[in-house]
Amino acid sequence: MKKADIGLIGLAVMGENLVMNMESRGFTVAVFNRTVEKVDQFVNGRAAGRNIIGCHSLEELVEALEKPRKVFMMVKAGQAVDGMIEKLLPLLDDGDIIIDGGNSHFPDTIRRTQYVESKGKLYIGTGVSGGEEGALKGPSMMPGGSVAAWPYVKPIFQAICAKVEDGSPCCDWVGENGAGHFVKMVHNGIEYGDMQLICEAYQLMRDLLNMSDDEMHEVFAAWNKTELDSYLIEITRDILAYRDTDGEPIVEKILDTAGQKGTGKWTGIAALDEGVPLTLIGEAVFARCLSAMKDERVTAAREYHREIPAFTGDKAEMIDAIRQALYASKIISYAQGYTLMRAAAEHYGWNLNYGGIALIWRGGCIIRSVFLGKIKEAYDNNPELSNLLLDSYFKETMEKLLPAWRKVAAAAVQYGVSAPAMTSALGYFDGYTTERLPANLLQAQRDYFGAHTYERLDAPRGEFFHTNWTGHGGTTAATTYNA
Ligand code: NBP
Repeated sequence: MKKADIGLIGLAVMGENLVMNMESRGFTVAVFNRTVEKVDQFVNGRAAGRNIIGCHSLEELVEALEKPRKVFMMVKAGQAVDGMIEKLLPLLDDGDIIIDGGNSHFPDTIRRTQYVESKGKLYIGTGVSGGEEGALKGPSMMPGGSVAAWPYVKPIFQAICAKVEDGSPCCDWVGENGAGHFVKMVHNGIEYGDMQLICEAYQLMRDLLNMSDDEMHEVFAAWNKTELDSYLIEITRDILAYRDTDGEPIVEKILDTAGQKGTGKWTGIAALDEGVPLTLIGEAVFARCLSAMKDERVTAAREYHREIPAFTGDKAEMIDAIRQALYASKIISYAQGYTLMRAAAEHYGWNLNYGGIALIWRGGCIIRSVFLGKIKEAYDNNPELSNLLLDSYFKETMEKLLPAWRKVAAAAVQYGVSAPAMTSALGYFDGYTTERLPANLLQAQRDYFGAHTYERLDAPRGEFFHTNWTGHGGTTAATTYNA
């Protein structure tokens, strides 16, 4: 019997769809699942008549595979992945490849790559984005790990992934050990940011401009024909038009408490670890946390009974200003996300291809958008670009968007509509483009109470000074204390 090109473990929603996708591209796939009945259900059901080999043990799965074996785990992230690696290692030969396609935390993937390599095998941790439909029709894939494994899995990954208009695959090698899962994590963080920005635009239109869902549906439909053209704008357009059984827009009946699975939080933590101001994604995560405090918000709303005053400006102008504020804030979010990837690449020794990452995200995943093409161009023009805001296209664009963005942020603050991501993004922009921030005063405060020392504008960098501010402190500086 012909051996399988690849094996897949984990026949839940993602795994099953990935298997169907691989098989539809001409690959023979051997499958296994911890609860073995699911193997028979799948093979005799959805997979009947396909080149899919059902296996009832890991030994059987390993035996069914062409060498070097490629075993794709699509199981729940966490302990299940470590457990499966332990079971697979004794069954595999040197040079065989274990792949983890789940949403694993990147430090785990760094550790697992080293561990599996120490046992003579190869390891790939790959981000897979696009949910159930992406897995079946073409996900965006972000593989990292043992670089020696890439030539063996590349033909399969690039065959099953999404493609952009010119046929380029939305999957390419990201980098060593945990780089693929890191980039997937940042993708998810950016997804949080994009969603929050759209929600703020919706709230401004609903609560400040008193627009109906039908009107907002039309606005999002129009925006989807601009630079904002993206999957998330498209689904927002459709959600706003969706009616409940009583004919009313269903979205207005959904409880306003957001859930989260943790990848946004991981992104925020990584930014804090790297010392990168990732304000927009941070605000998006905290906005979900605030939304979850529904009971407290209801009480506080009753206590303060704030009313949003009637809007007095030009409605059409404000709608267009909101579009521009959304676009400007989105640029900030990606600029910050890319800065985080650059900092992490330096820290972990990854050689990331930033334009290539934009191309990977260009199709198949939740943040897919036309805008990513502009980011690809920016990094193609200058692979060393330190911040997207310094690219000529983005600089020109931001300058055009700024007046409208300020107008929206001012209106949000003045009328009292919460728009934390849009307004704090402007704070970041103003800070980033300010030559002299008040950190001189901050350093003076630190030196005053903790003798933490400071550098001077009129002395070379790296030379540190301490002032005896009160006249009764000592002259000893706390040079080793850097909290
Ligand atoms: P789940 O995350 O719900 O995992 C279910 C699968 O894991 C089943 O096959 C289950 O086997 C297996 N499993 C578990 Br639970 N514990 C196991 C263990 N200790 N040993 C072996 N197998 C175990 O499935 P999913 O939603 O398809 O997601 C799979 C991965 O892909 C996750 O990491 C997820 O975060 C990621 N992901 C999901 C999406 C999405 O849209 N759902 C998108 C992108 C990435 P059983 O049948 O025996 O219980």
